[in-house]
Amino acid sequence: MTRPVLSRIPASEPAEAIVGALLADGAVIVEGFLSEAVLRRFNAELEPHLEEAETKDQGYVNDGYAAFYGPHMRHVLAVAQKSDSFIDEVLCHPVFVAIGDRVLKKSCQNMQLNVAHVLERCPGATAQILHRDQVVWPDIGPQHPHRQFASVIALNEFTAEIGATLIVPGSHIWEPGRRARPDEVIAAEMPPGAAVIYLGSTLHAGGANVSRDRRRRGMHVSYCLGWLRTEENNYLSLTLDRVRRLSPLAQTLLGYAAHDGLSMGLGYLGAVDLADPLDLFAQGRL
Ligand SMILES: O=C(O)CCC(=O)C(=O)O
Ligand SMILES: [Fe+2]
Repeated sequence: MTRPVLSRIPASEPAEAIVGALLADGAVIVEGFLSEAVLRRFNAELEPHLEEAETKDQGYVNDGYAAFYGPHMRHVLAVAQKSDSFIDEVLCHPVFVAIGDRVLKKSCQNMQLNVAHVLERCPGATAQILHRDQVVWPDIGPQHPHRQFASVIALNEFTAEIGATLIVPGSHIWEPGRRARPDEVIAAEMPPGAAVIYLGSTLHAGGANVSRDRRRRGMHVSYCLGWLRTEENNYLSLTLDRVRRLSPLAQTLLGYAAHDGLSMGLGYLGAVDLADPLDLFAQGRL
């Protein structure tokens, strides 16, 4: 049996092509997601945080969390607070916004950032267990098949040897309980600046880094329905002062906008003094 492959689509292609491949296969590789100039700037901003992460105890709250990420990692959390390039070039990336519009907005008014962290898998890092990201929330029925979508952006070249993300194409529509055979798992090998984007229902894992001396630097960023609790607490990870200075789109994607579900028969969530926080930011009242 031949190994499955993922479509590779340039970021400049119409969003329909990218979303079409994502929904068909459960994952897609988007090439040129970040330009070389952006990548250089972003990596330079991250460097001091990665160095700090090397010397810091990760302090995972429990053994399960620690085992999920594993040792031999330089792990930088709350990238939205630490990097302007992240806000300008990643958080509000038109490809992410277009996927959100077509995949998540059937079930919410606004999508929001779920987590934004850098996972630098160092030599000795072992593969994560294959998992589906959206199981952090309960299944909310066939009416809402997508709770989340995620991506890993290659901040350096991703090869299987250094731990490229492992993907199981097609697993987003598998019957419950079906396990992946080894020949159904592929490594998302890709050049720097490309991103593998996958649905919350797609089996995947961070790969093992079996090289002697090379690190795999990946930015894991995911978005979820606007009314779910996010994995990373963006309200407390970012300072209010920083959020005030961001664009309304960035504020919305960080979960600060009220979620007006009235047209969907749902409620109005996230108000401050009965108002939309975005209006209060714009009026200088928050
Ligand atoms: O690092 C990777 O390639 C994947 C990370 C991942 O799947 C996760 O953190 O949920
Ligand atoms: Fe994951």
